[in-house]
Amino acid sequence: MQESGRFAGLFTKVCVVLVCLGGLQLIVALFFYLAESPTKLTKYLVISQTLVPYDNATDVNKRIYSSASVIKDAEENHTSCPETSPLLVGPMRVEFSEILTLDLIRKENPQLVMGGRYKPSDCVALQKVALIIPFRNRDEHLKHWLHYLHPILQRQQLDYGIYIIEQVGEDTFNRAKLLNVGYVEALKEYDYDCFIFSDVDIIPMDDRNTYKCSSQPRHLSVSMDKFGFRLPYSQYFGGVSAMSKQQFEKINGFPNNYWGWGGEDDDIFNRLTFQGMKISRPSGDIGKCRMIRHSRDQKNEPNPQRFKRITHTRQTMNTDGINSLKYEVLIIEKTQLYTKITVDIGKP
Ligand SMILES: [Mn+2]
Repeated sequence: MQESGRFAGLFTKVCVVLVCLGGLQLIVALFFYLAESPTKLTKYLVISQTLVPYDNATDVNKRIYSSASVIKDAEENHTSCPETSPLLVGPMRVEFSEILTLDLIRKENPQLVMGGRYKPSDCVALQKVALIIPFRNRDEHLKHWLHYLHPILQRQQLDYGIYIIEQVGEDTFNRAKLLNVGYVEALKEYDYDCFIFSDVDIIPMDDRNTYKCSSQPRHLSVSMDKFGFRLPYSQYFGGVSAMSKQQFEKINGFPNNYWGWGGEDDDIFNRLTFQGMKISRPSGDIGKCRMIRHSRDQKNEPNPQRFKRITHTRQTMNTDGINSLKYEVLIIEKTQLYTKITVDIGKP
């Protein structure tokens, strides 16, 4: 009797242990199943990648930002930034007498990361904006632009990057082709959805003039001091403009064959019109801008062919543009304030 009772007790203990082991196995299996599910895994990747220092911006950015699903996942837990940023101050004093150094501007903007990149830390920006600036021999203007624009863009709560596209050599300047290059090169780095094309010497005087895209192509420099704070003509699209990736693609980008000053902005206006788009603009009050006074650049003389060219936009726009763009990148310089890409775009 005692013998069998002891045996029964031992049997019960073994059974209990077996049941416990079974349960443990179930928990372990469940753990691995969850760990392998894609959402869990990407979250882990994002967390580990934010720990990577921003030394080599291109590489790291590519890894962090390249996959849309990764960023969506990372951002799921954050809230979107509001439609209108609460940080805006409205009208600002803009003047160009200050002596600036890049070092000083860097110190004014400690939140920037390599390449002139920024994104708000407390909310998810509504748009990913690449700012493209065609450039040659305007270092003084660039300092003023960076000094004013970086704080403005941060107050506007944008996820943005600055791309200075420098034409190498002494041949005639080609603004629109440089803008095309900026578009292509910026997209190689990040999944931008909005592009601001800005001259280096134009500064907005009110930060409610948001450097963002809308459902129609947007003209931002609508009332410049140079033109007595009004539009020089109603189709004017020069200075600073904003286009989404879709809008830009719809017009095959910008023309590549406007060498020298003038006409390319009217060609772009024509392209947008022919594709059934309408220009949107801020009010003349909010759209006030200051242009840095300067003498005419060397090798950017008014283009005598411009009047003839803009009458042919409809015929040329499908073959001249982003689909026919040829250039060679010579240098990519990354600083905390900007990415500067020096390119050979050929000559007329
Ligand atoms: Mn100018």
